[in-house]
Parts: sequence; C-alpha cells; structure tokens
Amino acid sequence: MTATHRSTLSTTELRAAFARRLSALYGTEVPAYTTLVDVSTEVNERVLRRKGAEAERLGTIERVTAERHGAIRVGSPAEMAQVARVFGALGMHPCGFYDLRDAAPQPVPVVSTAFRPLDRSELAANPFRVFTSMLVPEDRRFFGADLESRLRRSLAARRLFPDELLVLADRAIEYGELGAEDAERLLGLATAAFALSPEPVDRAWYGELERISAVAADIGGVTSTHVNHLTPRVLDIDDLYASMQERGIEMIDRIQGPPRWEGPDLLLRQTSFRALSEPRTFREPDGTLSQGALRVRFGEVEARGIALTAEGRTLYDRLVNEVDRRQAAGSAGAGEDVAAVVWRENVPASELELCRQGLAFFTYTPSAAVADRTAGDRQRSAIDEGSLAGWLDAGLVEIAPVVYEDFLPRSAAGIFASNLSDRGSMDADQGGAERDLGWMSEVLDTQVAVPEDVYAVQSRASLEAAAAALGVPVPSA
Ligand code: OOG
Ligand code: NI
Repeated sequence: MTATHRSTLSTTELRAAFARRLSALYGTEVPAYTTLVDVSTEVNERVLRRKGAEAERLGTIERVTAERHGAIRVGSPAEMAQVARVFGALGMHPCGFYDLRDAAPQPVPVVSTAFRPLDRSELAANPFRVFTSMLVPEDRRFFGADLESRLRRSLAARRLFPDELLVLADRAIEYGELGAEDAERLLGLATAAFALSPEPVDRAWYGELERISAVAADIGGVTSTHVNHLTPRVLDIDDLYASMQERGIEMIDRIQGPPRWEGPDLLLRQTSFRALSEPRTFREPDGTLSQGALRVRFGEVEARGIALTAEGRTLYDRLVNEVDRRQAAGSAGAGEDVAAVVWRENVPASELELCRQGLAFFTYTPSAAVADRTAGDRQRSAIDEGSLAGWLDAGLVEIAPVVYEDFLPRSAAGIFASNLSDRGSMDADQGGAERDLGWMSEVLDTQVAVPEDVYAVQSRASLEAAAAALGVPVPSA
C-alpha cells in the first residue's frame, strides 16, 4: 500500500467506488451503454454552456455527471434480504414500494423498492441508487401451484451472493467503514455478483417461464442475477433523445413521465434504447450445449425534476389521466404536445408558485438582505404574521427545489414493457398475493422509507434552520 492510500474506506466511499466499478463492468458487457454515457456527458456540457449556473439548480454538474441508477431483479425474500445487506454496506437504504403486478401497459410479476442514500449530504457525495425488483411466484394470476413450487425450489437452490461478501457487508454496516483490504475484497465480490454469468441457460425452463413473463424468465430462468440496466442522468433529455437517434441508436418511441414544457421540471423523465441481443450459452433438453442469444438488457437515461408533495402527486396523477383521456378522445397533436397543453393549463409555471401552493418540496435559506439584518417593514410584518406564504411574498427566504430521488411506477412499467418482445400471459381472475410496504419492511428487517416523508423531513429541517438563523419562530405552512 502506498502512503497516499487511506487505511479505511467509509460506506460513502464504498458506494462511490462501487458505482464506478459497476459502470466499468457494464460498459464492457453492453458497449452501447458507453455511447450513452458519452452522449450524456456531451449533453450536460451543452446545457451548462447554455444555461450557466441555472443548469445546476437541480444538482451540481459533478453530482449529475457521476450519477447513475441501476436496476436488478431477484427471486425471493431471502435474496432480497441479502441485497439489503450488500447495499446497506454502501449506505443505501430501501425507499419506496412499487407494485408492478397490475401496471399498465403490461403487468410484471414483481414488487420493487429502491436502495438509495437518504441524507442530503450522502446524496450530494454520491447519489447511486438501485431499483430492485423481486419476483412473486405466489401470485396465482401469473403462476400456477405447480410452477410456483418448481420456481421456489430452483430459487432456493441458488446463491447470488457468496458468504464472504455478506460477512464483509455486515462488518461495513456495523463499523460504517472497512479496512482497505476488506474494502477491495467487498467491492470485487459485489461487482462480480452483478456480472452476466457465462453459466448455460436451461432452454426448456427459461422458455416455460418466458411464456408467462420475460421478466420471470430473466429472474428465475438463470442461476445468478445481473445488472439489467445502468442509467446516467442528463440535464436535457430531449437533446439526449435526438442525439442518440442521430447516432443511429434506436430509442423507444417516447420519453416517459412529464412532458417537455417551459415551467419547472417535475419528478422524473426517462427514456431507453431497446434491449440488445447478447450471446448466451444454452443447455438443450438433450443435455447438449448450444449458442443462442437473449434480449434482456438495455440502456436507459433520465432527467430529474422537483419532488412533489402528496398534494402535488395527486395533481400529477390526475393530469396523467387527463392526458390519457384527451389522447383517447383523439385530441389533435402528438402525445407530448397534448401533455404539454395539459401542463400549461394546470401546473404552476414557477417554483415559487409550486411552493406557495404546497405542491412541491423546497429547502429554505434566509435571503441575503434579511441575513444582513436589513429587513424592511414588509419583512418585519411578515415575521410577525408568521405564515410561510407571507415569508415567501416578503422575500424573507430563498427557496431551492428538492430533487426527486425516487422512481415512477408507471414509467417503470413502461420501461419494462417497452423492452419485452412478448406480452406473456396473466389470468386476472386468479387471486394475487398481497404485498405492500409493510411486507417489504419485514422481508428486509428494516423500515422501508416513504419517499414523501424523507423529503418532508428535509424541507422542514431547513425551514427550522432558517427561522433559527433569523431568530424568529418557524412559520406555519
Ligand atoms: C426495472 C424497471 C424500472 C426505472 O428506471 O423506472 C426502472 C427493471 O427493468 O428491472 O429501472
Ligand atoms: Ni431504470
């Protein structure tokens, strides 16, 4: 070890290192991902040149450039609990519950959570997150009793993560850091656990599962897990979409989530390129090995906007339905245009107005003039009056948007669906096994965080700090 090497790595450093290694691995496995990252970097530089400091309102360029989310899929509660230990070692905690089993446009037999840093400082240091889905073999709408038991048996017989990795992960969780050698070992084992396995795929078993759901086959039809996609973040996803097409990479037909418009970016916009054919070895029913290909893994890119409060989310969901309704009714214009019209009619056009109406989350800092103790009459009376709206009108505080750090079930379902070649089969009359955030918390032996609660705590803490800095009581909402 050289003198410049520190002797330990914190969970934060482990997370940043893991994100880099996984990205390097995925780049060797899926070369189009490297193109996507290159184009994303170009797009971000262009936005920075065009917009200056404004471009960094939703994240510094350093953060955005390093930012990735991954997606993985596992088969059982036991595997899910192990994933939680591995990501726990990297300071990533389960947040949000997504049930994609009755999702439109296509149901997928999984429930999901995202492992991510929760603290703002941790997100700023490295925001790496992984959307993690688990199969629900008990769901009769997808799997009959016989298939369920064979599926469960096959999942119980495999080990996704070696014991050594889990032991090291538990040590990192306990101490918040690892010695350099242990850190190196953990990073190597964790990265290897998500590499595409050269192990032959059982053709008949994979095919049987695929007839029900390509995702079920991707999870239960093989003996290991792998990164399904790794997603860079861009500051202008419309530019990215056009730039990728110019390079001849076929993208899915649309950008998922909110439309492009002049007002504040809400939540999350995502798009992807189609799954690529990858060579895989198959074991045929007669025991012989053959070469074939599977189309499972793809590239996705995202642009992040402001986190919405429960009220904002209700508005968002209503508008998404309104866009669907108008499109079904055959309103003129392409999909994105209809959505932009609906947005203009219903969404406040400024951050300040989103904040005043309590639709989105913000953090607060005392405005410079007030911090200099040069508050005018108007500001003093706003302090006396004690309402947040009054504070905003009087310019007592400056607001900064809280970035949406989570996922959207409808976009997730759309991303799954757009990359499945076969629609699979589902019997909607059968009972589905019940799964919710409480169930997932029990599986992971830790409380799964509710995204809106995480944002609310952060927003509230900054308002309290601003009031304390001004030496006045916290204003009412
Ligand atoms: C996960 C799909 C969801 C996203 O960004 O919404 C997702 C998967 O395909 O396994 O990654
Ligand atoms: Ni994704």
